[in-house]
This record gives sequence, structure tokens and C-alpha cells, in this order.
Amino acid sequence: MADLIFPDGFLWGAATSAQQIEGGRHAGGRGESIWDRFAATPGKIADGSDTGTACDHYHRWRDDLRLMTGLGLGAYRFSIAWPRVQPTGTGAPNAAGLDFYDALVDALLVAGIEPFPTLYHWDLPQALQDRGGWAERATAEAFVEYTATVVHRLGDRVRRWVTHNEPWCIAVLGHEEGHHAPGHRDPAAALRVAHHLLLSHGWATAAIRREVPRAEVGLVHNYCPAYPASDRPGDHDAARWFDGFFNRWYLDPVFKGAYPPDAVADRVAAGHLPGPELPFVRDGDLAVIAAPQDFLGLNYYSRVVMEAGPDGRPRAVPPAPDTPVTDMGWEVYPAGLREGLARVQRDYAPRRIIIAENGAAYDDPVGADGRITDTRRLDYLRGHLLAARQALADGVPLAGYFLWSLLDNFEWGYGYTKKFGLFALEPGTLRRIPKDSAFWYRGVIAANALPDATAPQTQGDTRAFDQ
Ligand code: IFM
Repeated sequence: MADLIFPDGFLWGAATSAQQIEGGRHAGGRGESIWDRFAATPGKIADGSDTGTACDHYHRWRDDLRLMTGLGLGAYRFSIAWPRVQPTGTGAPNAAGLDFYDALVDALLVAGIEPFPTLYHWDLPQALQDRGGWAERATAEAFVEYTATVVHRLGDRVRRWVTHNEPWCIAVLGHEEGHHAPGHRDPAAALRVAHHLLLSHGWATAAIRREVPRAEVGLVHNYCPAYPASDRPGDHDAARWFDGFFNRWYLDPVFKGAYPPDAVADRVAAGHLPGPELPFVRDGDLAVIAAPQDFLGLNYYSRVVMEAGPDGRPRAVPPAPDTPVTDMGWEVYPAGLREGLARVQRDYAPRRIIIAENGAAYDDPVGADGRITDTRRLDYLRGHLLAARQALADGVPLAGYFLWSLLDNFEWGYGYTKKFGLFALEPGTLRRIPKDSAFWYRGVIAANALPDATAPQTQGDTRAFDQ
């Protein structure tokens, strides 16, 4: 039983991001973001949707706060929309935008829930993109101004700050593969983007500490462990290749002050860099990026299995047909969380680690009894929380867990077709409907422990989330 109990003070949370839930596209003077523009471009979003209304959290946030209270959350991870705060990315702040987050932070604190904001979760003001976006160093400078503005307003009440969420997605999905805004396919630019994100993280860390010396700052990386498909040296090298560009490209600069030489060599070989010198790195940048962090946020969803293809090039092996996968096609692999946490701790020794996102997309209907029986999500969560608990027993300084996500929401290029929420949204009314996993997670938080897997699954107090 002891192995199912979490340490006292373990932080239980849920996570969302502004573009995915807020809606209120034009409300309160909000400016255009790159995702507004991208979603309005035909063919970019699977279901043709946009985020004009999304979950309407901008107007219903008080209702959503009641859901969080019902869950018993210790913390809520949300993101601040840069285009609400500075509609064109620079200059005087937009009072209504700051007021929105100010009220949210106050209300969270009154409810006893720690506000845990992320400054950048992908919604760059379009005006900055029009001037080159993250491929330009000036955007990193603008991010520091934006950060200082937000922290000046909220820093008296917010203790912990995340700078960026998942820089790999921004750089690679947005600028190399074109699946995310701004939809570019330019691998060389993606490397500049990654560097400017990391640089702005370092600068912002200093800016936050200047404004609030007691503040704690961290970066959130989407950690994906790579496993070789076999013992063949080529497969091992394929796993090294993936790990180098997906994980170490971000973690090495932050914790070791250097880009990983083998991954740099891979980029040179691919023709994405002219040589081992990175032309966009200026003197002093890496020292800025390596500023000590108070915590590292890791998002974990799945692993990748890599092999050397027939041409010798690395490629991912799709999960075997009998392997459980979520609706994203991602293998359910909780062992990767335990092993990943141990590896990150061994190689980087962050002061503390927070699982900043973990969760699963499954689409389950509302039953005749009004229940959403999302057993697969529940199994997924249970497996991953068990892995987290084991990592704690292994000695990993794991301080908290944020479940992705509070609500079914806009899953980027997939639109609203992938459902990660503890709460579904009734089509048309957007009424929040708790899934069984919401009741289950509520029980986990209340007990600070995982229930015995053999215990029958009940909803407990069905009025917990009445609105
Ligand atoms: O929805 C995303 C989130 O915005 C970033 N991390 C992964 C989630 C699921 O894909």
C-alpha cells in the first residue's frame, strides 16, 4: 500500500493553454495570434475548426474554477496569451488582457489553488510573426519585455513561472514540418527558432528574478524517450539520433551550456547547418541559457522506437497492431516515464522535476445514464501515476503532476477531434460534463494516493462538479 501513497505536499494539478481553451478571440482588445491566422488558412486544421470560441473559458472561467475546486486541485497550470497582453507583441500593455489574468489569479488563490502560469504556449502575436517571428532574435527580446510586463502585474501573487512550453514543437512542428503555426518548412530556420526560444528562456529567467527575487522559474520540455528497435548498432544509432535532436538539443544547453556535438554533426550532415559552428549563437548566449533553474517541467505522453531504415537513415517504427495506443496513435508506455525521469535526473540533475503534462486522448460517449465511462483514460492515468510513484521511490525529486487536460479542447492541427479532458463539452451548449476519470482523479487527490486497482470504480459524490 505504501507504494501507492504520494509524499506529503505533492502538488496535484491540471493543465490547459490559452489558445486551446479561452476563445474570446476579439474580446478585451486581444490581438491576432499566429494560431488564429493558421487556423483560418484552409486545410490546416483537420476538422476545419478555429479557436474563436474554443471552450469559451474567457467567459466561463468562474465555472471552470468550480470544476477545479471540485477536483481538489492544488495547482492550475494555464498559459497567458501574449496577444491579450500586448496585442501586437510589443509596447504598452492592454489593460483588459492583464485584468483577465489578474482576476483569475486572485480567484485561484482564494480557492486555495496555486496559479502556475506558462508565459508562452505557442500563441505568438501575428504582428511579430510578420517581422520574422522566432527565427529573429528580436522576438526573443520582445518576449523579455512581455515577460517583465506580466510578472510586474502578477508576480506579487504568482510564485512559480514556466517560460516556454515544449520548444521542440514550436521549432520543429512549426518551422521544419509545417504542421503547426506558422506552418513553415525550413529546417535551418527551425534551428534559429530553437535557439531564440532557449535564449529568451534564459533572458526571461533573469527578468522574472529581477522583478520578484523569490520567484521560481522553469522550462517545460516534452520528453520522449527513444528505444532502439533491436540490438543492431544501426538501431541504437537511430535512437541516439532521435534523442539528440528531440531531447538533448533542449536539455543540454539549459543544463550543460552547450548543444550536443553529435546532434550538431547530424544537422550538418543533413545540410541544415553549414558546419559545427552555430551561426546564430552569439558570445554569452549559452551562459544565459544555462542560468540555474528552480525546476524542470517534463511533459510525458509516450515513447518512440527507432530503427535504421533500408537506406540506413533513422526512422520511427510504428507500434505493433496489438500495442495499446491512444487516439493520437501514441503507444501507451508508462515504463518510459519512470525510465525517463531516472535518466533526466542522472544526466541533468535538476533541482526538482514537475510532470507538467500527462494524459491521453480517447473519445468516449455520454451513456444513457449520463456518465462518460472513460476506462482507457483511467487505466492510462493509473499506469503513469504508478510510474511516477516508482520514480519517487527511485529517488527522483518529483514535486508535482499536472494532468493534461482539464477540458476537452482545441488539439492544434487536429481541431476538436482529440479529447484529452477530464471534462467533455456538450456540443452547442459547451456545458462541462465530468468523465469518470474526473471523479477518479478527485479521489486520488483527496487520498494523496492511488486507489487499489482492484477496488471497484465508483463516482463517489456525483454532485462534486455540479454547476
Ligand atoms: O495539447 C497539447 C499541448 O498543447 C502541449 N502538449 C501536448 C498536448 C497534447 O498533444
